[in-house]
Amino acid sequence: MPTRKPTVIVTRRLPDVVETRMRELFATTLNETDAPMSQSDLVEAVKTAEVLVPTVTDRIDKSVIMQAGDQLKLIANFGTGVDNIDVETATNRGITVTNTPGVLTEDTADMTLALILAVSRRVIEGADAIGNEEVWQGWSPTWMLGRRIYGKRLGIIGMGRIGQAVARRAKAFGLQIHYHNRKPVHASIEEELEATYWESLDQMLARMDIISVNCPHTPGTYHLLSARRMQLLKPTAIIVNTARGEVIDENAMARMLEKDELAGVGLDVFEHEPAVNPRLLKNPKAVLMPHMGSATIEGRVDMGEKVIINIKTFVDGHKPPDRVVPAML
Ligand code: 8YV
Repeated sequence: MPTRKPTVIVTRRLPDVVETRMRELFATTLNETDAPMSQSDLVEAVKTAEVLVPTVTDRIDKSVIMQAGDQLKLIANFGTGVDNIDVETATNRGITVTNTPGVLTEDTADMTLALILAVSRRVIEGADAIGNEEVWQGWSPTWMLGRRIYGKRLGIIGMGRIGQAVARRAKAFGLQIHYHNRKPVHASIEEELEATYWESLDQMLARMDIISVNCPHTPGTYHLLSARRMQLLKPTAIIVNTARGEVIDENAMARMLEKDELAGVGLDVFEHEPAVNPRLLKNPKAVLMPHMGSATIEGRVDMGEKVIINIKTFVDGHKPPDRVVPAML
Protein backbone atom coordinates (compact mmCIF):
# COMPACT_ATOMS: atom_id res chain seq x y z
CA MET A 1 0.00 0.00 0.00
CA PRO A 2 1.25 3.51 -0.81
CA THR A 3 2.27 6.01 1.95
CA ARG A 4 -0.23 8.55 0.58
CA LYS A 5 -3.79 8.29 1.87
CA PRO A 6 -5.45 5.17 0.42
CA THR A 7 -8.61 5.48 -1.64
CA VAL A 8 -11.53 4.17 0.40
CA ILE A 9 -15.07 3.84 -0.93
CA VAL A 10 -17.86 3.43 1.63
CA THR A 11 -21.07 2.07 0.14
CA ARG A 12 -23.60 3.37 2.72
CA ARG A 13 -23.90 6.23 5.22
CA LEU A 14 -22.17 5.48 8.51
CA PRO A 15 -22.48 7.35 11.83
CA ASP A 16 -21.08 10.91 11.53
CA VAL A 17 -18.21 10.33 13.92
CA VAL A 18 -17.07 7.33 11.86
CA GLU A 19 -17.31 9.17 8.54
CA THR A 20 -15.42 12.16 9.95
CA ARG A 21 -12.55 10.00 11.18
CA MET A 22 -12.42 8.08 7.91
CA ARG A 23 -12.15 11.35 6.02
CA GLU A 24 -9.28 12.44 8.25
CA LEU A 25 -7.34 9.22 7.78
CA PHE A 26 -8.12 8.17 4.22
CA ALA A 27 -9.06 9.56 0.81
CA THR A 28 -12.65 8.58 1.50
CA THR A 29 -15.64 8.65 -0.84
CA LEU A 30 -18.87 8.56 1.13
CA ASN A 31 -22.39 7.77 0.01
CA GLU A 32 -24.23 10.92 1.02
CA THR A 33 -27.62 9.79 -0.22
CA ASP A 34 -27.33 6.37 1.51
CA ALA A 35 -29.05 4.78 -1.50
CA PRO A 36 -27.98 1.13 -1.82
CA MET A 37 -25.51 0.63 -4.68
CA SER A 38 -26.48 -1.40 -7.74
CA GLN A 39 -24.22 -4.20 -9.00
CA SER A 40 -22.87 -1.86 -11.68
CA ASP A 41 -22.17 0.87 -9.06
CA LEU A 42 -20.21 -1.75 -7.10
CA VAL A 43 -18.24 -2.74 -10.19
CA GLU A 44 -17.37 0.94 -10.74
CA ALA A 45 -16.30 1.22 -7.11
CA VAL A 46 -13.95 -1.78 -7.18
CA LYS A 47 -12.31 -0.44 -10.34
CA THR A 48 -10.95 2.57 -8.43
CA ALA A 49 -11.00 1.82 -4.70
CA GLU A 50 -7.99 0.46 -2.86
CA VAL A 51 -10.28 -0.33 0.03
CA LEU A 52 -14.01 -1.04 -0.27
CA VAL A 53 -16.24 -0.76 2.80
CA PRO A 54 -19.48 -2.61 2.00
CA THR A 55 -22.39 -3.62 4.20
CA VAL A 56 -24.89 -6.45 4.24
CA THR A 57 -26.86 -4.72 1.46
CA ASP A 58 -24.01 -5.04 -1.07
CA ARG A 59 -23.53 -8.29 -2.97
CA ILE A 60 -19.79 -8.50 -3.54
CA ASP A 61 -20.03 -11.65 -5.64
CA LYS A 62 -17.59 -13.35 -7.98
CA SER A 63 -18.56 -11.17 -10.91
CA VAL A 64 -17.89 -7.94 -8.96
CA ILE A 65 -14.58 -9.21 -7.58
CA MET A 66 -13.38 -10.48 -10.97
CA GLN A 67 -13.94 -6.99 -12.41
CA ALA A 68 -11.96 -5.28 -9.63
CA GLY A 69 -8.81 -3.45 -10.61
CA ASP A 70 -5.45 -4.60 -9.28
CA GLN A 71 -5.46 -1.62 -6.90
CA LEU A 72 -8.21 -3.22 -4.76
CA LYS A 73 -6.42 -4.77 -1.79
CA LEU A 74 -8.92 -4.80 1.05
CA ILE A 75 -12.65 -5.35 1.52
CA ALA A 76 -13.35 -4.10 5.04
CA ASN A 77 -16.94 -5.19 5.65
CA PHE A 78 -19.04 -3.04 7.98
CA GLY A 79 -20.71 -6.04 9.60
CA THR A 80 -19.88 -9.41 11.10
CA GLY A 81 -21.65 -11.70 8.64
CA VAL A 82 -19.69 -11.97 5.39
CA ASP A 83 -22.19 -14.00 3.37
CA ASN A 84 -22.56 -10.90 1.15
CA ILE A 85 -18.95 -11.37 0.00
CA ASP A 86 -17.39 -14.15 -2.07
CA VAL A 87 -14.46 -14.53 0.32
CA GLU A 88 -12.90 -17.36 -1.62
CA THR A 89 -12.68 -15.44 -4.89
CA ALA A 90 -11.40 -12.37 -3.05
CA THR A 91 -8.71 -14.40 -1.28
CA ASN A 92 -7.68 -16.08 -4.54
CA ARG A 93 -7.26 -12.66 -6.08
CA GLY A 94 -5.05 -11.55 -3.18
CA ILE A 95 -7.72 -9.27 -1.68
CA THR A 96 -7.92 -9.31 2.11
CA VAL A 97 -11.39 -9.44 3.69
CA THR A 98 -12.16 -8.22 7.22
CA ASN A 99 -15.33 -7.97 9.31
CA THR A 100 -16.45 -6.49 12.66
CA PRO A 101 -16.96 -9.32 15.16
CA GLY A 102 -17.60 -8.91 18.87
CA VAL A 103 -18.99 -5.38 18.97
CA LEU A 104 -22.58 -6.28 18.07
CA THR A 105 -22.85 -9.40 20.23
CA GLU A 106 -24.78 -7.90 23.15
CA ASP A 107 -27.12 -5.82 20.99
CA THR A 108 -28.02 -8.79 18.80
CA ALA A 109 -28.58 -10.98 21.87
CA ASP A 110 -30.88 -8.28 23.29
CA MET A 111 -32.91 -8.33 20.08
CA THR A 112 -33.16 -12.12 20.29
CA LEU A 113 -34.65 -11.89 23.78
CA ALA A 114 -36.93 -9.07 22.65
CA LEU A 115 -38.30 -11.37 19.93
CA ILE A 116 -38.66 -14.35 22.28
CA LEU A 117 -40.68 -12.17 24.65
CA ALA A 118 -42.64 -10.42 21.90
CA VAL A 119 -43.75 -13.70 20.33
CA SER A 120 -44.43 -15.58 23.56
CA ARG A 121 -46.26 -12.70 25.28
CA ARG A 122 -47.92 -11.25 22.16
CA VAL A 123 -46.38 -7.83 22.81
CA ILE A 124 -46.99 -6.40 19.34
CA GLU A 125 -50.58 -7.67 19.09
CA GLY A 126 -51.28 -6.20 22.54
CA ALA A 127 -49.70 -2.83 21.73
CA ASP A 128 -51.72 -2.69 18.49
CA ALA A 129 -54.95 -3.26 20.42
CA ILE A 130 -54.47 -0.11 22.49
CA GLY A 131 -56.71 2.68 21.27
CA ASN A 132 -58.77 0.31 19.11
CA GLU A 133 -62.05 0.10 20.98
CA GLU A 134 -63.38 -2.71 18.81
CA VAL A 135 -60.50 -4.89 19.95
CA TRP A 136 -60.01 -3.81 23.57
CA GLN A 137 -62.77 -2.57 25.83
CA GLY A 138 -61.05 -3.51 29.08
CA TRP A 139 -59.30 -6.30 30.96
CA SER A 140 -60.58 -9.84 30.57
CA PRO A 141 -59.32 -13.05 32.20
CA THR A 142 -59.12 -15.03 28.98
CA TRP A 143 -58.12 -12.44 26.41
CA MET A 144 -54.73 -12.24 24.65
CA LEU A 145 -53.14 -15.13 26.47
CA GLY A 146 -49.57 -15.89 25.54
CA ARG A 147 -47.19 -18.54 26.78
CA ARG A 148 -44.92 -18.42 29.83
CA ILE A 149 -41.21 -18.59 29.02
CA TYR A 150 -39.97 -19.35 32.55
CA GLY A 151 -38.96 -23.01 32.84
CA LYS A 152 -39.14 -23.67 29.09
CA ARG A 153 -36.43 -25.20 26.94
CA LEU A 154 -34.46 -22.93 24.64
CA GLY A 155 -32.51 -24.60 21.82
CA ILE A 156 -29.78 -22.34 20.45
CA ILE A 157 -28.45 -23.15 16.99
CA GLY A 158 -24.91 -21.77 16.86
CA MET A 159 -23.17 -21.28 20.18
CA GLY A 160 -20.63 -18.64 19.18
CA ARG A 161 -20.38 -15.23 20.83
CA ILE A 162 -23.98 -14.25 20.12
CA GLY A 163 -25.41 -17.68 21.01
CA GLN A 164 -23.64 -17.54 24.37
CA ALA A 165 -24.83 -13.99 25.03
CA VAL A 166 -28.39 -15.16 24.28
CA ALA A 167 -27.91 -18.10 26.67
CA ARG A 168 -26.74 -15.80 29.50
CA ARG A 169 -29.78 -13.61 29.17
CA ALA A 170 -32.15 -16.56 28.72
CA LYS A 171 -30.82 -18.26 31.83
CA ALA A 172 -31.68 -15.15 33.83
CA PHE A 173 -35.25 -15.46 32.51
CA GLY A 174 -35.44 -19.02 33.84
CA LEU A 175 -35.07 -20.83 30.53
CA GLN A 176 -33.20 -24.14 30.29
CA ILE A 177 -30.34 -23.85 27.84
CA HIS A 178 -29.77 -26.42 25.09
CA TYR A 179 -27.59 -25.94 22.04
CA HIS A 180 -26.43 -27.42 18.77
CA ASN A 181 -23.06 -26.42 17.42
CA ARG A 182 -20.33 -27.93 15.26
CA LYS A 183 -18.48 -28.68 18.50
CA PRO A 184 -19.39 -28.43 22.18
CA VAL A 185 -18.25 -25.19 23.82
CA HIS A 186 -15.63 -25.26 26.56
CA ALA A 187 -16.75 -27.19 29.65
CA SER A 188 -16.46 -24.06 31.82
CA ILE A 189 -18.97 -22.25 29.58
CA GLU A 190 -21.33 -25.24 29.57
CA GLU A 191 -21.14 -25.26 33.34
CA GLU A 192 -21.74 -21.52 33.70
CA LEU A 193 -24.77 -21.71 31.41
CA GLU A 194 -25.91 -25.11 32.64
CA ALA A 195 -26.17 -25.85 28.94
CA THR A 196 -26.85 -29.22 27.30
CA TYR A 197 -25.07 -29.98 24.01
CA TRP A 198 -26.96 -31.83 21.26
CA GLU A 199 -24.78 -33.25 18.54
CA SER A 200 -27.95 -34.14 16.63
CA LEU A 201 -29.93 -31.06 15.62
CA ASP A 202 -32.92 -33.30 14.78
CA GLN A 203 -33.05 -34.69 18.30
CA MET A 204 -32.75 -31.25 19.87
CA LEU A 205 -35.51 -29.76 17.71
CA ALA A 206 -38.04 -32.39 18.76
CA ARG A 207 -37.66 -31.48 22.43
CA MET A 208 -37.50 -27.67 22.45
CA ASP A 209 -40.08 -24.97 23.21
CA ILE A 210 -38.11 -22.11 21.70
CA ILE A 211 -35.51 -22.23 18.92
CA SER A 212 -33.06 -19.39 18.41
CA VAL A 213 -30.95 -19.22 15.24
CA ASN A 214 -27.56 -17.69 16.00
CA CYS A 215 -25.24 -19.29 13.44
CA PRO A 216 -23.78 -17.57 10.38
CA HIS A 217 -25.11 -18.24 6.90
CA THR A 218 -22.60 -20.42 5.07
CA PRO A 219 -23.05 -23.10 2.40
CA GLY A 220 -23.25 -25.57 5.29
CA THR A 221 -26.06 -23.74 7.15
CA TYR A 222 -28.25 -22.83 4.16
CA HIS A 223 -31.78 -24.10 5.01
CA LEU A 224 -30.42 -25.84 8.09
CA LEU A 225 -33.99 -25.47 9.34
CA SER A 226 -35.44 -27.31 6.35
CA ALA A 227 -39.08 -28.31 5.89
CA ARG A 228 -38.26 -31.82 7.12
CA ARG A 229 -36.43 -30.61 10.23
CA MET A 230 -39.08 -28.08 11.22
CA GLN A 231 -41.66 -30.88 11.13
CA LEU A 232 -39.80 -32.33 14.12
CA LEU A 233 -40.77 -29.32 16.26
CA LYS A 234 -43.67 -29.40 18.69
CA PRO A 235 -46.67 -27.40 17.39
CA THR A 236 -46.36 -25.21 20.51
CA ALA A 237 -42.75 -24.30 19.64
CA ILE A 238 -41.60 -20.88 18.44
CA ILE A 239 -38.60 -19.94 16.29
CA VAL A 240 -36.64 -16.69 16.48
CA ASN A 241 -33.98 -15.68 13.99
CA THR A 242 -31.57 -12.76 14.39
CA ALA A 243 -28.82 -14.34 12.24
CA ARG A 244 -29.60 -14.71 8.54
CA GLY A 245 -32.85 -15.56 6.77
CA GLU A 246 -31.21 -18.12 4.51
CA VAL A 247 -30.71 -20.50 7.45
CA ILE A 248 -34.47 -21.20 7.43
CA ASP A 249 -36.66 -22.47 4.61
CA GLU A 250 -38.94 -19.45 4.90
CA ASN A 251 -41.76 -20.78 2.72
CA ALA A 252 -41.94 -24.01 4.70
CA MET A 253 -41.98 -22.00 7.94
CA ALA A 254 -44.81 -19.76 6.68
CA ARG A 255 -46.80 -22.85 5.68
CA MET A 256 -46.34 -24.41 9.11
CA LEU A 257 -47.53 -21.23 10.83
CA GLU A 258 -50.66 -21.18 8.66
CA LYS A 259 -51.39 -24.81 9.53
CA ASP A 260 -50.81 -24.25 13.28
CA GLU A 261 -47.84 -26.58 13.20
CA LEU A 262 -45.78 -23.80 14.80
CA ALA A 263 -46.98 -21.43 17.54
CA GLY A 264 -45.10 -18.33 16.39
CA VAL A 265 -41.97 -16.86 14.87
CA GLY A 266 -39.87 -13.77 15.59
CA LEU A 267 -37.70 -12.72 12.66
CA ASP A 268 -35.19 -9.90 12.33
CA VAL A 269 -33.83 -11.27 9.06
CA PHE A 270 -35.38 -12.69 5.89
CA GLU A 271 -34.44 -15.16 3.22
CA HIS A 272 -34.83 -12.65 0.39
CA GLU A 273 -34.13 -9.46 2.32
CA PRO A 274 -35.34 -6.73 2.02
CA ALA A 275 -38.33 -8.59 0.54
CA VAL A 276 -40.54 -10.06 3.23
CA ASN A 277 -42.59 -13.17 2.51
CA PRO A 278 -46.21 -11.89 2.12
CA ARG A 279 -47.53 -14.95 3.94
CA LEU A 280 -45.50 -13.99 6.99
CA LEU A 281 -46.62 -10.36 6.71
CA LYS A 282 -50.25 -11.45 6.99
CA ASN A 283 -49.74 -13.77 9.94
CA PRO A 284 -50.36 -12.31 13.43
CA LYS A 285 -48.21 -15.07 14.89
CA ALA A 286 -45.15 -13.64 13.13
CA VAL A 287 -43.31 -10.74 14.79
CA LEU A 288 -41.19 -9.16 12.06
CA MET A 289 -38.38 -6.64 12.50
CA PRO A 290 -36.39 -4.89 9.75
CA HIS A 291 -32.88 -6.26 10.49
CA MET A 292 -32.32 -4.16 13.60
CA GLY A 293 -30.25 -6.58 15.71
CA SER A 294 -27.19 -4.35 15.79
CA ALA A 295 -29.07 -1.07 15.41
CA THR A 296 -27.78 0.87 18.41
CA ILE A 297 -25.73 4.04 18.04
CA GLU A 298 -23.05 2.50 20.27
CA GLY A 299 -22.94 -0.68 18.20
CA ARG A 300 -22.73 1.09 14.86
CA VAL A 301 -19.99 3.45 16.09
CA ASP A 302 -18.02 0.46 17.43
CA MET A 303 -18.46 -1.32 14.09
CA GLY A 304 -17.08 1.77 12.35
CA GLU A 305 -14.17 1.85 14.77
CA LYS A 306 -13.38 -1.75 13.90
CA VAL A 307 -13.50 -0.97 10.18
CA ILE A 308 -11.10 1.94 10.71
CA ILE A 309 -8.70 -0.21 12.78
CA ASN A 310 -8.75 -2.92 10.13
CA ILE A 311 -8.02 -0.45 7.32
CA LYS A 312 -5.38 1.47 9.28
CA THR A 313 -3.53 -1.66 10.36
CA PHE A 314 -3.58 -3.00 6.81
CA VAL A 315 -2.39 0.27 5.31
CA ASP A 316 0.44 0.40 7.86
CA GLY A 317 1.65 -2.95 6.56
CA HIS A 318 0.33 -5.20 9.33
CA LYS A 319 -2.22 -7.97 9.46
CA PRO A 320 -5.62 -6.47 10.28
CA PRO A 321 -7.14 -8.00 13.41
CA ASP A 322 -10.42 -9.19 11.89
CA ARG A 323 -9.27 -11.07 8.81
CA VAL A 324 -11.76 -13.55 7.36
CA VAL A 325 -10.38 -16.54 5.50
CA PRO A 326 -12.36 -19.18 3.59
CA ALA A 327 -11.44 -21.90 6.12
CA MET A 328 -13.42 -19.98 8.79
CA LEU A 329 -16.65 -20.27 6.82
C1 8YV B 1 -25.34 -5.47 10.47
C2 8YV B 1 -25.40 -8.01 10.79
O1 8YV B 1 -26.17 -4.41 10.68
O2 8YV B 1 -23.11 -7.65 11.25
C3 8YV B 1 -23.96 -8.40 10.82
O3 8YV B 1 -23.67 -9.54 10.40
O4 8YV B 1 -26.20 -8.81 10.50
C4 8YV B 1 -25.96 -6.68 11.08
O5 8YV B 1 -26.20 -6.57 12.43
C5 8YV B 1 -25.10 -5.59 9.00
O6 8YV B 1 -24.57 -6.80 8.63
C6 8YV B 1 -24.20 -4.52 8.53
O7 8YV B 1 -23.54 -4.85 7.34
